Amino acid sequence: MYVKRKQKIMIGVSLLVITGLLVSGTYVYLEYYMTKKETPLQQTSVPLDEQISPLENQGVVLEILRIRDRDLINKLLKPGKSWENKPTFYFISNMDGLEYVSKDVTQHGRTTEVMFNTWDTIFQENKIMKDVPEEQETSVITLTIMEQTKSGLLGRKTQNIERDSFTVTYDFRTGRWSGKDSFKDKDGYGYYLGDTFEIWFNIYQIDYDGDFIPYWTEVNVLGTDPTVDDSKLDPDGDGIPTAWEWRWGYDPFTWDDHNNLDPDLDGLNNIEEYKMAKWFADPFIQNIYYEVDYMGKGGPFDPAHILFEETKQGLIERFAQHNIKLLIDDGWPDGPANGGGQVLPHIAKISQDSGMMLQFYDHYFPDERKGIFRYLVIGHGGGFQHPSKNNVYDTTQIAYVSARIKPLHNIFNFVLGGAIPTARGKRVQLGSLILHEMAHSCSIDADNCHFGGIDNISMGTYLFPNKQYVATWGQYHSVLNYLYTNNPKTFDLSDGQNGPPYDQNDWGYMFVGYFQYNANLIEEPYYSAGTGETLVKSEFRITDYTYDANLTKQYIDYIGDYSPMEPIKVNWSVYRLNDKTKNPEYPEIKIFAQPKIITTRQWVLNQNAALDINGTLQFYSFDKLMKDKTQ
Ligand SMILES: [Ca+2]
Ligand SMILES: [Ca+2]
Ligand SMILES: [Ca+2]
Ligand SMILES: [Ca+2]
Ligand SMILES: [Zn+2]
Repeated sequence: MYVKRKQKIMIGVSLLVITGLLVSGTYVYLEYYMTKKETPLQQTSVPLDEQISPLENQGVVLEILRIRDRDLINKLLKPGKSWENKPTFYFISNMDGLEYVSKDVTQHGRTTEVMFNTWDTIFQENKIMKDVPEEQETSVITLTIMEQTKSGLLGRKTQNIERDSFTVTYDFRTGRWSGKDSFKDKDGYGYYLGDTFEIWFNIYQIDYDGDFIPYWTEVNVLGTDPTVDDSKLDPDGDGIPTAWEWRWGYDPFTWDDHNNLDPDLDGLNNIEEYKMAKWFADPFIQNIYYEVDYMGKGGPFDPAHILFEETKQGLIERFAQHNIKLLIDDGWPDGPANGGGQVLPHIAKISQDSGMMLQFYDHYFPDERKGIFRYLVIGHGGGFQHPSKNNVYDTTQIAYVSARIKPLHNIFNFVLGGAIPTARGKRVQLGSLILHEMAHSCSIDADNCHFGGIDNISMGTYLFPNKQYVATWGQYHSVLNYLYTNNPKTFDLSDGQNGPPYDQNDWGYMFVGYFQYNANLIEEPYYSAGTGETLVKSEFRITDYTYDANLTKQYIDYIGDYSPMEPIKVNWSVYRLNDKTKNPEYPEIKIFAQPKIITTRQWVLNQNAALDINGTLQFYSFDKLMKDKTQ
């Protein structure tokens, strides 16, 4: 890397601080720290500027970005029509004792009730602001979701029930909050998973220069200018501006390999996570992005092949249950041109082998999204997952016909696959088909798993199944099993509860980043087939770096059982830069993680590190530094 001349002046001051940091940094998401080497530098750094809000009237803002009801999938799996009723809900925020009830909207002395009536409030953001006494250090913020249910004759009685609630404490010096949600917690920062709702939110304070890095942090920790917007400036030239690096705990003044860093192993490098920040990307939590386009109607008895909202919600929920955030653009208001929700020309049968998907992939799927999103086309006939271009498995075609007026078609689908032609049945069936292909794109297929329950066509038909099949693979309750793909009771992958050899825990093989890599794997036979046990510690070559067994051991001793993709464990490999004089801009240490699962051998760059004079690994931690200063 190089530093532009102008910027050198700017980072001069902060280098002092940063140098101190590198030798004292630790891991935040582990509760224990490595032996800390205090350095004189850290002790002689500039005296603290204790002011909190000298440039601006102090105030705190709570943004409620999205509230999603989690219950729909349970209703979809139950006979009846309960799935048709959308929930009605509102929120109550409490900021330092000041309560705001979102449903009561008062205008001209009259109060009317305004409530959400949807499964998912995505793109209906709300913002609550509160004035705070100058120099107050923290604010306590509680958010509660209230659901309104109806009862009695014609539903005339209503009842407001408290569903989910969380409290966090916001720190005006650091801009971080903690409590029921905190930085690098297990389910994501600015995210709360309740029993009934999941909630995305953000908290910040009124900020003079609009980069939302607090004055105190700019002056005392970063050494940036509290009057200059740092949301676009990139002093270390690594492609990611200061504000994002600060938010997610990277050093804004040290070049990071963000093009390759993928700490959550979801296949989105940090540059891509940065690009997707507006759409809920968290670099430490796995995200799956799908763009969905669909074919228009095929004739008077063939309505458009849309993605049902209920189907979408079911899919999102299944992944949410495993701490994977699935985001589906089927018509986002601020997506790029050619984004999701486009109506495609109707083609009755899309052939996988003749590559007919290329016409959609080239002209309806924006290039800027390739490598970040997977692309799903919902059509009339056929279903598969196949590369559209090159050998990247990022494209899926799913088909269904929702017409009730096609009795033969419906009978055929029921006898063969168990598809029930009701509105509810269609929604579950479509979701199951999509989940089936999604699982393939996350490394789960028969070959990778060495497991015969997946895509096995010997099941016979749904109404007349092969008895031998039912007795064996029938134990595998997964949409990957053709016996259950269309079953209106399944809509899930297996959790492996029936044990081997005829069941497997699909979720335990979920490698989200797989769709980026599967074409070019490093062929190294080091797994014992079927057991998932590592036989030979794998090393691979990366340019300018060499595998270091001692440092790898040191790192594993330090990190213990922690995995960036729980509950799946990972193998670690630590690599050291060969020649620091030749490549002074490169990080000295690169740490790679490899999912400890049978379905992949991919190594992914997890983080950079440095070495101190004793050969001990050192990690940059912004939050540790802030913590030291605030104590
Ligand atoms: Ca600034
Ligand atoms: Ca940067
Ligand atoms: Ca990532
Ligand atoms: Ca599109
Ligand atoms: Zn059609």
